[in-house]
Amino acid sequence: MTDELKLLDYWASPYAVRVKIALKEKGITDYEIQQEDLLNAKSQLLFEINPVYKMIPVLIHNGKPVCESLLIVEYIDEIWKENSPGLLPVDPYQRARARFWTDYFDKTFITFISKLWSQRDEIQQDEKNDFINFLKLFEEELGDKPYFGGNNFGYLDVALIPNYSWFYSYETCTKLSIVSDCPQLIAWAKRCMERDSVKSSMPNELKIYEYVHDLKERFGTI
Ligand code: GS8
Repeated sequence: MTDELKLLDYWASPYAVRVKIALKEKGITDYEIQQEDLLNAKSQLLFEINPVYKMIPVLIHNGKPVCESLLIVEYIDEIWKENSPGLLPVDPYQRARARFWTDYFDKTFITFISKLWSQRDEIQQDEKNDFINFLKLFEEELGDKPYFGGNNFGYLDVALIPNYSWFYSYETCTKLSIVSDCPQLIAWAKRCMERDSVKSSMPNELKIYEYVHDLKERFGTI
């Protein structure tokens, strides 16, 4: 049976980009994308298939919806395990470690980001330091490896790289200096960007900047 796949998407969402990268890593390109209008009117389908969170991304595989980006990435990794090296590490300890860092990232990053976007003025130096120190923890975890997954681009790489399209906006709107403060992270991001799966899934950083500008205008924080 041919797989029927549909992704409920929002073009700017780093969570949805995770799913697109994971699918591409597995060689899956033949799927339908439904763009959601998150700012104005979500589709009835989204309410029906993700009644708990009502959020994208949702991947519908042969009629069955899978919600939450990281769970979708794991699902893709399991279902198409023959298609490419696994995204999650084989070793249980490394697997737990990759999950620890993705979990920590998702719980913590959002608090920084909400603060960045909700402020009208340039953020305080100590808040900038906290954000950079947060990113530096990931630089330490990366160490000398080419990818978080070691020599293989893996689960933690898929989880983190979509945020790179937003770095230009962070730097421009909040005067953060990620490029100079986190050179190893930037080198890793550039390495990831050379991959077809990443390159073809990431929104353009200038388009994201325009979007951020519109959002800040809408929420009166410009
Ligand atoms: C987060 C998804 C999310 O925030 C995941 O999939 O990993 N934990 C989830 N989705 C946002 C769009 S991206 O900013 C969303 O759907 N928002 C709609 C809403 O909040 O109503």
